Amino acid sequence: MIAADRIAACNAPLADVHARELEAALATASRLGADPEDVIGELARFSVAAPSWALGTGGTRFGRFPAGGEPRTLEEKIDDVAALNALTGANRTISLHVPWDDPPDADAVRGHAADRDVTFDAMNSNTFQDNPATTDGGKVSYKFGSFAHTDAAVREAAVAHNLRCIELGDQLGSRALSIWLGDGANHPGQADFRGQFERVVEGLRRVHDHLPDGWVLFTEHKPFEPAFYATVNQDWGSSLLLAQAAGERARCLVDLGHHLPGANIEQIVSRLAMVGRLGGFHFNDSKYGDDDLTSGSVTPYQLFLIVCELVSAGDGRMPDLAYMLDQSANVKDPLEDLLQSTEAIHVALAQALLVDRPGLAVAQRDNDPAMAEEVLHAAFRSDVRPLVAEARRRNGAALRPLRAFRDLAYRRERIAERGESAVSTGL
Ligand code: PSV
Ligand code: MN
Repeated sequence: MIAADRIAACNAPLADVHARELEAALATASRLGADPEDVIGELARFSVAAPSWALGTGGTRFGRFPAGGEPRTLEEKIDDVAALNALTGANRTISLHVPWDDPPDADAVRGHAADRDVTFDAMNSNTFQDNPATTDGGKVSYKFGSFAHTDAAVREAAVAHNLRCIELGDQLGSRALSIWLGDGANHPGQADFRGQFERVVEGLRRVHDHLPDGWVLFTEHKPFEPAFYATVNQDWGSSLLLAQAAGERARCLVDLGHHLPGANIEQIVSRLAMVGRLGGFHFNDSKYGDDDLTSGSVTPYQLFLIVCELVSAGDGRMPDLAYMLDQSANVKDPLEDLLQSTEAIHVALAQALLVDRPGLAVAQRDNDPAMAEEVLHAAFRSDVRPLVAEARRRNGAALRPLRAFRDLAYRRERIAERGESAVSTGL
């Protein structure tokens, strides 16, 4: 863990500059009609889960270049999240992916996390890869799908794996299960669209009916990959149909990389929130498809507009959804990627909180698109970073997380401890 006094030592030389910059940002917030204390309070309240599989370097089928010092165990992944949270104050939970994470002693892992003030966010099941832990000891294969498979034995194994994820999550204190399926078809004619969909509904219903009290289930859509011709849960419409059919406690999860080019994601967010079926969020950014790039790195205005819809759905606050970073750092240090993403979401949130919502409503009522846009730009183009830094400072975190991460030589220390060639589990 990164101790509080080490963070304070990083912050000390920045205090004067921060105070000056904060004063200007507070004045801007007030001028735009926001209560700066409310904004800082909401920023300090926000937290986004770190996925256990993004603490190591990602790769493509063309190669993988490990960062060095990657976490070798689930406990070390939790240690990295604790370090991340010490720097940002906004990553208080970890999201596990089973069986990439499959702790033999859940109580011990829960204790390890509790000692570091980390708790468990949504569990993620994996029926898109074959693993003896999920395929009834290797008796079945997910090559041709899991919930949608034509063979009842495969469907049975997929349901059993999801129930196991719930059981493990319950022991860890999680309250949600995210289901993303690779099921679909790679070739025209390969599968019956309707039959596949109906079988997925049946599987989801069974899992839904086993949810313990207080649990929710998320359906996550994605247009393509690994199924390149047709995916069963390919868009938000299918996702909503699946969630509605699965049961009362099923919600849709929006992953920002899972939309065809040009999709209006902010409008999708609004629609799902409107019908009370928006439940989870995976942040990342992309240029072409499911690129899993640093959040806010390519389309920051889109991220701002999406967060505006979230804040609107939450009546001026971030609604209580399961927020997670779902990224793959192929050439950056994975922790630096998560630090930058958390900051980008925080910045988008601060900007969204500065939007003059009554002013926007007037412009909309008066059919004044130029003024409506002016209202959005006034917030989007203001420098809110000092407000975000102040929220971090109040949470005991770093004024400048990336700089502190480097000054504290976190990666160098981990390489010395875990080795240059330690490789984390994940994709
Ligand atoms: C699929 O692309 C996805 O977005 C799902 O959330 C998976 O669980 C995750 O990425 C990891 O592969
Ligand atoms: Mn995702």
